[in-house]
Amino acid sequence: MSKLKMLKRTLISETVSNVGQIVLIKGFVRIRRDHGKLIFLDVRDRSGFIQVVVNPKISEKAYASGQELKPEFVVEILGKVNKRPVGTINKDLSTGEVEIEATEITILSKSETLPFGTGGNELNLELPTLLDHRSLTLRHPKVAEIFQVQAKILEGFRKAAEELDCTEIVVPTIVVGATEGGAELFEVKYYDHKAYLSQSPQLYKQMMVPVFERVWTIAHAYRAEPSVTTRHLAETTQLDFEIGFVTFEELLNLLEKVAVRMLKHVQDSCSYVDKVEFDKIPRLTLREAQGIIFKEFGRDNRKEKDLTPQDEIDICMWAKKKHKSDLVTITHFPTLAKPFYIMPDPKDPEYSFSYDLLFKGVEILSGGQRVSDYDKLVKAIKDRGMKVDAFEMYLMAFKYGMPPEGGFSFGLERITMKLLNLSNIREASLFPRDMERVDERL
Ligand code: AMO
Repeated sequence: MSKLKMLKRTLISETVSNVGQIVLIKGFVRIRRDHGKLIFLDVRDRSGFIQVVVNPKISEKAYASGQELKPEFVVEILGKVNKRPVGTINKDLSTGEVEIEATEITILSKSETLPFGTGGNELNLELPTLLDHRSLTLRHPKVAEIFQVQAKILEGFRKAAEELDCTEIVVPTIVVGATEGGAELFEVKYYDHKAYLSQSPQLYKQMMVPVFERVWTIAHAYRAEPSVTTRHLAETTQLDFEIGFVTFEELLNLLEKVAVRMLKHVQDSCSYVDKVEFDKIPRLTLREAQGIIFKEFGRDNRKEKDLTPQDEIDICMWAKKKHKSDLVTITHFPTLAKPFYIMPDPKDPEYSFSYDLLFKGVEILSGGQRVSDYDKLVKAIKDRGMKVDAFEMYLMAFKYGMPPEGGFSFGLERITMKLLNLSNIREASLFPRDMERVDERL
């Protein structure tokens, strides 16, 4: 039996502590370079990369297999871990001080020639190429890194939820009506009826407050966005909280606490993410923010019901300069510009107990204190021209005892995009859906 079959697998990241030893690694050929009679391979596994040298003077058989290799071949390689000669050490690689001298190579799976150039370790692919060959481009270390960061965002969110004593819930995505706005609904044929894909877990998380008091969910949300932008997807992932027995002020504290907890977790886990500043997050009402934009940037949007994309960029620049913060919270959007479930400010009902959190120029969260009084909720639904009948089960929860409550929702892809300074949200979604694409171009 070959030695290869008898050894236990060593992860690539562990090779550095095995200098002089024979190891068995398993992984994917990332790059192959030929230098005279030597073949150099960059091999990756889930823990990292390592350089493998295939030298016919060491093993003719390994060299014969080595000659067949192309990027993405799946291999098992047996070889000796050597210190690299001084001058060839790669400081950018955690295994850059060592290399493996191959003595046996087994090909587990072959790969056709990739339909695009893999280049070096930098990613030089245009967005259409990145998306047209998604199952392959996701393997590129720079692309995979994006989703490692995303996994850490999710982990940080879950940790925050656990620390706040919240219960996880799973909610449906087939619904009968709109919650966030009528026009952006995807219709589905539901047996002999018309139904829709859910725009948000909103109503369900609220109905669960009297059950658990504090809930969280990671939910798919569907928005038939009528235009193509760099920050909208048709299917997005929302990270939601809903909490009972809270005031507006407490909600603001909570959302900032969760945001910071989550971002800190990513920073502590991923060295390659830029440092985020958030010691003291400034809070502004919408009108205050628009006042600053008028004064500092000369644009008069003081009567608008929301910040424009440029306003979001500018107010974040202001927060960074004036408060050294990459985050800024905006409150008190006009009541009628918000969904029916957002509570008007009792002191000034034209404006609401709503908030957005902006991060590096983009809204990454929104939410608010809710209308928890049954009669007021019915009126808010009617005021927006919606049918009360469509909310029967939801309204029932308010008729039978609902504490003061509120919540918020983060957009996962937007946080990912901004943390990594990506220019398009599509890069921050594994398999993005938009007006023009559902995996394949439409
Ligand atoms: P909202 O509609 O603002 O609020 O959504 C919450 C967050 O989700 C993200 N988001 C999107 N990301 C990418 N593409 C989209 N089309 C898209 N739409 C939304 C944003 C946004 O801040 N139910 C309320 C939340 C609440 O009140 O708790 C809601 O859905 O980051």
